[in-house]
Amino acid sequence: MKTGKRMKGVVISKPIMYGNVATELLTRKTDHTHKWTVFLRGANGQDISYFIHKVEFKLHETFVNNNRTFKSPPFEVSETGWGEFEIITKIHFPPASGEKPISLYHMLKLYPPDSLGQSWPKGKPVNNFFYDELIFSEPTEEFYEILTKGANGPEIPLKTSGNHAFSVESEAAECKRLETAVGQVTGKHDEYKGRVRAAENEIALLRRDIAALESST
Ligand code: SLL
Repeated sequence: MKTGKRMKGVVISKPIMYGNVATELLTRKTDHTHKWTVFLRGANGQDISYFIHKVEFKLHETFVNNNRTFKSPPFEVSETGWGEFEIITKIHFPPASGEKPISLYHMLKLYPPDSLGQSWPKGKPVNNFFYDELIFSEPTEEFYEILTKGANGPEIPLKTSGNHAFSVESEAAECKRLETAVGQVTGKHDEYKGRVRAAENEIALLRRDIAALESST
């Protein structure tokens, strides 16, 4: 029986990975420069279709049939094209869930980061995908049944490997990178504060000199 009753205090999280990979086309027949795939998957490559009703990818209007809908996996679009643009991925859940669709906004990236542009090997794929979690707070009883059919929780493996782009190890490396960046920003901030203070002191001294000159004339 469909009650639509929600389960108080229950929160279920489903780890996902979404984004795109792109590779430069080395032989070109048109103005298309890259082939790319935008996708929504389980973070560990696991099945997520049992709690998803459909996935819509909204591409730039320069693409033929720019709204692509999938009711079964793989939830992905592979295309060739010439430009970067924002892709909206709208995830719909089964009607019994009572959940509103979730939209993810992803900037399709074709080119390597500017800092690496020069040294990027020809034909090497550009990866631009992310780990995230779909959080269901107080799901309906019907949806809870569905959600708990598959693997639960945001478990990720200890180490990164072929099928597992995200791991405890990659998370720790990302934290380290962020810490280093925060350290660099704090350092720069302190340096500029020091320079502002020195400039202010100099202004005060100059003002004093001006006042002394003015009062002696
Ligand atoms: C840009 N603002 O100018 C962006 C738009 C659109 C990319 C990029 C179409 C491919 C086709 C295509 O790649 N559009 O003709 O099917 O960079």
